[in-house]
This record gives sequence, structure tokens and C-alpha cells, in this order.
Amino acid sequence: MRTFLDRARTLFDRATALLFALFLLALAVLAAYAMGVALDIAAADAAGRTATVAPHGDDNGDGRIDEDESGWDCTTMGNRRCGPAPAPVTIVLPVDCTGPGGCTVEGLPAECRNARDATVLCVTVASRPGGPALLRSLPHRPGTPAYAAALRTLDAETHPRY
Ligand SMILES: [Ca+2]
Repeated sequence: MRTFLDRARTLFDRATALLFALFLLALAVLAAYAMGVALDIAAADAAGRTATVAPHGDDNGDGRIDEDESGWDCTTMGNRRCGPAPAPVTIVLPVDCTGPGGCTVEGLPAECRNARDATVLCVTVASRPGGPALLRSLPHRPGTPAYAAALRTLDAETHPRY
């Protein structure tokens, strides 16, 4: 005849076995979840949802911005000592004064018509990347002192620094 103690021990053994089984089940669920996450990541890579993107200003696309690339800012990068600015580029536009109604300049950007004394600076800014759009965004009328001042600011902002 089983004593009360025997029955209690049997009950305790069953409860322990049940807890152990639940623990194993929880481990199996966790392992399956981790495997699923790993498979999702692998699938995402295989599907091309990840990509390596070169930083803006990395002209040769090697993954970093080196000195003399368009993204290089000598005031905040490297030894923070800026080298000499490149020599100014002289842009020669052919002027034709043979026709009636004054002179015409071949190749003069539309943004620089009527720039008067600031024509050379205007052409210089227009020759830089994004220059024509910047010139069109100026709120001042060409030929005015405010226009010339805005051109000087644009010249400084668009001038390459090395
Ligand atoms: Ca680079």
C-alpha cells in the first residue's frame, strides 16, 4: 500500500518532468525563432535589399572622402589646414561687336545677361557645378549692387577649397 509520502513523491516527480518538458519546448521555440531571423537576414541580402552606398562627395567611390575630392572640407577634415586655392580659371567668351544693336557674347549664360560690371564673376559662378541654378535663385535684379554682392557671396560659397 502506497503511503502518502510515496504519492507526494510521485506527484513531485511528475511535476518536475512536466516543468523540464516545458523548458525544452521553450528552448526549441527560441532556437526556431533565431533560425528564422537568420534566414530572413540571409534572404534580405540575397534579395538585394541591402546596398553599399558611397558617401556624398566620394568622387572615386572608394568609400571614403579623400583630400581633393568634392566632399573634402579642409576646414573640418584632415589637419584642418587649407592649402592654397586653385588658380582662378579665366573664361574667355568671344565678343562680337560688328552687328547692329551693340555687342553680343557667344556662350554667355542666360543668367549673366545684363549683369554689367559683374559679368565676369557671373560667368565664373555659372561655370561651377550647379552654378546656373544658383544664379537663377538669386532674388536680386542683374546689374544692381545687391546682385553683385550676392554674386560675390555665391562665388565664395561655390569656390572649391582644398
Ligand atoms: Ca574617395
